[in-house]
Amino acid sequence: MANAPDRTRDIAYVALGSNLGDRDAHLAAARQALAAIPRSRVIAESMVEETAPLGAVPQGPYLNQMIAMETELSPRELLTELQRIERAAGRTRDVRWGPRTLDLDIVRYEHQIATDADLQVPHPAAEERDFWRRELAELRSRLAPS
Ligand code: A4P
Ligand code: MG
Repeated sequence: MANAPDRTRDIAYVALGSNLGDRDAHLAAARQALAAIPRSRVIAESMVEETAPLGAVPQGPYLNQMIAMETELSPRELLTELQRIERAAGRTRDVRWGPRTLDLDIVRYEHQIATDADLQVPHPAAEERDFWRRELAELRSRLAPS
């Protein structure tokens, strides 16, 4: 049927965070890399905001941002792409929750969930982080039909 909805297409919300080195440059490079992910396109970007570090590890403030992507990738396929981009940004994983050049998390999908040990969508912190809630609301209001 020509008009049947394409159920393989979903919207993924990806959180960007950086608190090491040139944080603006890391986010800019990440936005470019996200725009090049196959079978996907960036449809909205939130403001970039500076946030106080969460968690027990002493570290500097973060720049955070959220991107909405229309994608045919499953959460698992998207995670693989995000980890590839993190590695290209020189991401090291010495300290869990510690400082990082670039952290990319899948905050949620509009219509899919994942409950694997190494992939939870929505992200377990999706509702807890004020800045994620704010950025998600900003993206959804931009995407809402006017
Ligand atoms: N993983 C499971 N679910 C997901 C998902 N939805 N998206 C797994 C991405 N990854 C997911 O992540 C550890 C593992 O989580 C991955 O291998 C993946 O299989 P990681 O990126 O290697 O390690 P991490 O980032 O140190 O741990 P985690 O639990 O992802 O921490 P967060 O939630 O990323 O927190 N303060 C401010 N102000 N802003 C921040 O952005 N971020 C963190 C890190 C701490 N404090 C912060 C911020
Ligand atoms: Mg992470």
